[in-house]
Amino acid sequence: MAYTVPKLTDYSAAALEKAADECVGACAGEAAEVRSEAERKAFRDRWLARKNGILTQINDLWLKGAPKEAKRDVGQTVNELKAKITDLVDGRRNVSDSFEFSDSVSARVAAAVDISLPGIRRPIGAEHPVMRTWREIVSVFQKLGYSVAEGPVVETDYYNFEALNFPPNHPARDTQDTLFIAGQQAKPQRERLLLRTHTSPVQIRTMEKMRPPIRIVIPGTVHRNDPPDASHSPMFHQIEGLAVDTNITFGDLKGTLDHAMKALFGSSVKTHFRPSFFPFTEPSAELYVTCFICGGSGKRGAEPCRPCKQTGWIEVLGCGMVDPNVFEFVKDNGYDPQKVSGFAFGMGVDRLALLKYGVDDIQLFFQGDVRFLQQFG
Ligand code: 2NL
Repeated sequence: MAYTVPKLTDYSAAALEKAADECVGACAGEAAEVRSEAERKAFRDRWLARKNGILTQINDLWLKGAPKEAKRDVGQTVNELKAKITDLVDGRRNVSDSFEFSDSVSARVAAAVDISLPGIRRPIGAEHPVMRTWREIVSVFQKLGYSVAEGPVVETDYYNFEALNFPPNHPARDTQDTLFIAGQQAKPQRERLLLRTHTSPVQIRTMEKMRPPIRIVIPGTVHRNDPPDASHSPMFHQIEGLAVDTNITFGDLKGTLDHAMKALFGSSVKTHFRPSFFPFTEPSAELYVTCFICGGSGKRGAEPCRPCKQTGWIEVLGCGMVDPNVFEFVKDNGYDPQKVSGFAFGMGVDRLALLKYGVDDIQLFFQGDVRFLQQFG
């Protein structure tokens, strides 16, 4: 509603101040709405015109109508009001230069944008070395026809341990190694929630949904109850793989992983399998590649090679033939251990990124220090 001058009945200091404030507020509001030179002139006349402008009306209504004893105070208030209103109207005159230049939109933009100022820099980010390694590993297997599967980070004991053939009292289930969700004691063990310690649960979940043959890789975040140090982080990343079909052999495992290591670390690396143990594979092995730091010599110039501890070999992953006991849990979906066989493997993405980029402290990957990350830009 447009402002109109009110009649005053109460001439107390408080009432005068309130009436004056309302008047200034209304004038400021209208000043902000002025958009062109024509509007500015109409605004000026409405408030300052000698004949019937708002200030003239105030003079007539407030000052002339005031009782004798209030005249002095009213006069002072009206004078102050005149100064404020005149300032507001003059304030618009200063900016009206740009209206006079032209009322066109482009002219107003030109007045608002100083093209001599430097532009806003929006630096492009760089892919994090861990995510880059993750993507490279996944893509090597995708080219072999593997699909990518992902799954929940909060898992049940069943998918993380039981279906992977961990015995009920296996030490990995200890709170020293695994981070459990609080308040789960009332549930049966298999339903208790925890942060998955490997991505294997997704392999079980995928076998429950998809019948063989399958070839999948599962990248993901995993957690273990390890205190952080140069080679441990309570949160890290893993990529596991699984191939199940009729007549899959250890030879298929060796050929697949030998190819993958050459694709990842260069065609000159050699692979070496050493017997190992995992609850979910039988037989199991650790895979070593010739050290890509020292080229397998164990020496860097005169210095001993640290990453391979002078052996010329670096351990890169664990693998094996899927244990028949694991297939028993998904037997009803076509995984009869009498009919199918498969191999599986798992590797730590962060560990491989440390080796690939010659970083000596895993903590650097997770501290978000721009000085560190910029080196990968
Ligand atoms: C390691 C070892 C491995 C697997 C993971 C797996 C999954 C299923 C069945 C059998 Cl469902 N195996 N995964 C197998 C061997 C090793 O990881 O050292 N990872 C960092």
